[in-house]
Amino acid sequence: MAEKRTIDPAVIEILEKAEAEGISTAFDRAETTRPCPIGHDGNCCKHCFMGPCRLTGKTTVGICGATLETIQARNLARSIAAGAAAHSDHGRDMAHTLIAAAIGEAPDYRIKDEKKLRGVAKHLDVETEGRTKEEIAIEVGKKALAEFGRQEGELLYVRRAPPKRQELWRKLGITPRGIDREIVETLHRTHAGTDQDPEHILIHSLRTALGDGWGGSMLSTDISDILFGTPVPVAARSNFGILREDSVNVVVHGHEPTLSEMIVVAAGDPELNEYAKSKGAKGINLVGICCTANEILMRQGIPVIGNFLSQELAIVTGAIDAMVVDIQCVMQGIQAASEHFHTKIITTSPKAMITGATHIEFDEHRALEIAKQIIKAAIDNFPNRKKEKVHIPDVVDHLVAGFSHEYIAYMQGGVYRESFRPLNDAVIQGRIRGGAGVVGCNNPRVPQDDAHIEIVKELIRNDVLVLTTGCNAIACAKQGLLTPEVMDYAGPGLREICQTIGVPPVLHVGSCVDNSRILTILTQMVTEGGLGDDISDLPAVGIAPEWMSEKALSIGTYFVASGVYTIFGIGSPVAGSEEITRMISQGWEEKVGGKLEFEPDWRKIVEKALAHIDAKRAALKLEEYSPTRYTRSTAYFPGDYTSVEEFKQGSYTRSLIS
Ligand code: NFS
Ligand code: SF4
Repeated sequence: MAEKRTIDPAVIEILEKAEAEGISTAFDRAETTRPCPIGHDGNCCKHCFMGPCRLTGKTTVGICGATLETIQARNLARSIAAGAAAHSDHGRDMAHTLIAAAIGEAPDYRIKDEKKLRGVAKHLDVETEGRTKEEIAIEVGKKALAEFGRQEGELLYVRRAPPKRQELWRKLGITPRGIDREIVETLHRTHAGTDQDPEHILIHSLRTALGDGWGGSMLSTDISDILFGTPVPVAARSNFGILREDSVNVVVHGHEPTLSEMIVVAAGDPELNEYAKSKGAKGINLVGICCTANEILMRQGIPVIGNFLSQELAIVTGAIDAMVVDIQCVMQGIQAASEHFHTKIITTSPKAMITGATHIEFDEHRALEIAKQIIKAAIDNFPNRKKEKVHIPDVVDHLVAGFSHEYIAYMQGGVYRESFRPLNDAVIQGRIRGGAGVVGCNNPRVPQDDAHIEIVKELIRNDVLVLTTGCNAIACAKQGLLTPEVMDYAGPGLREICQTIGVPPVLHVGSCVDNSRILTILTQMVTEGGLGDDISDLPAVGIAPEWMSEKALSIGTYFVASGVYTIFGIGSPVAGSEEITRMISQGWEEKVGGKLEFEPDWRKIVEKALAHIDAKRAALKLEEYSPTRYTRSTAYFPGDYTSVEEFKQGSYTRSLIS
């Protein structure tokens, strides 16, 4: 039973424990709560109290006369706006923290990456000559905040896109004016009785999502790098085996690096470690879940316990003394799960509380003090842990993360000659067939991590370089796909490039806001030359195999608006309308060169992705891709594997070589 719900061996073990102890998890609830078929397909409108109007059977319009297409478009538009809001509000808080740090009001933070600060300043038209880094940072922070509230003109970061793309956006009238403004306008347009032309509604969704990708998210990534350092490769470990029976286990979960970076500092504090010893523990063991984990993994190498669907199960190990959460993707179910154990759930964001949880509100002005208070609460809870209720699966995998776009440029030529030339040349020659951004959530409607892992493996076997973020990155980490050894399973051309540059064929580029790094990488490839003059010319795709969140829809939409063919797994939120399905696929492709599709079968996702990459290669008149051209020896040719275990442990290739 548990095997059908996940491919993660540690999760299987803990699901069995949960079942034996009668603890409900999202996996169980997904079985008992079947999706409402009307809402699932996008056929229900709740935008006013004359309804809700459910358009099924004989009912073809709502009470106000809204058509199915209008209702579908409004629902999708609102989801995209909510996703853009979540990312962007996170970005806004980063800007506030930057200013507070620069004026000395957040003394525990400092400007860690001055080079990045100066680069960002240039993008925001901030003068750097003869100014201190604090002076620059204050203006960068203020300019960033102004981008959220901008009322007119264009977001400054739009200029970071290829010129042809910028022109297209202007021509279509979808250049975002202000990050917040486009989100608010979506809410306004989708209010009952406002915008009732589905195509017109959805065009605005492109604009809203662009405000996220090239605005809120990109600013968030940039400012996080300035404050906490631009990531460089770092080795780390993942999965449940990183928990320790003899130590205070603290999990950070959520999205913002502001608090978790301070928790890293507090967890290393000698006094607190002594205090932990006084309570009978060996020390403090800090681990992460979801994108908070990705943030501190990328920069500090803090181990990651799991992705979205692992959160309740982490508690079921009985070994967590505190789970510290901030915003987004935190299931309310963790509170109920924690009540079976001694685990303390600590909410920290002024924006997000959970009934029953302990709230220790974070304030960046007293960051370290609060982080220490949180760690102390975890230590104080350690003696309450019941040994007999603890079970830690002995599953650990190793990984390398930390591939910022700056590092990807650096690794292709060092400080003096950094560029994208080697990568572009490899694509031109067909050593690398193309690129894929594989990203996004878990969803208990499908086995956890299965589609994530199969898609990534198939892509690298087919010489497609994979950039990963979010919960896909964690899935890859848990299955050992973020290690250089995985090269052995990559196609021969990709393998050769990875060997030469010294990177794995699957590059962890960060959290979900860091999908903005993928936009930058795609732009750098266009700028480098030889692969067309717009992002839509590149042999590249975006894939979200197990999506669930509105943020994923916003990401998918800004990928599309930037010219990328983007495929989502699971199913379609607009399945109820062929016309809307066509509008966001062919319709958007005709306008912006990218399209959004939903395809539940991961094999078909791979087929579509490869076909698209090959079609783009043909359009660029590049060498036709051949899987055998760069094969030197059969020993290196990736063969068929029969199980994840086999692929992971390299038994197939090893047997060929020996
Ligand atoms: Ni992205 Fe990261 Fe995971 Fe999905 Fe949630 S953690 S912001 S939304 S579930 S990938
Ligand atoms: Fe029904 Fe129209 Fe109100 Fe929606 S806006 S609930 S379709 S009456």
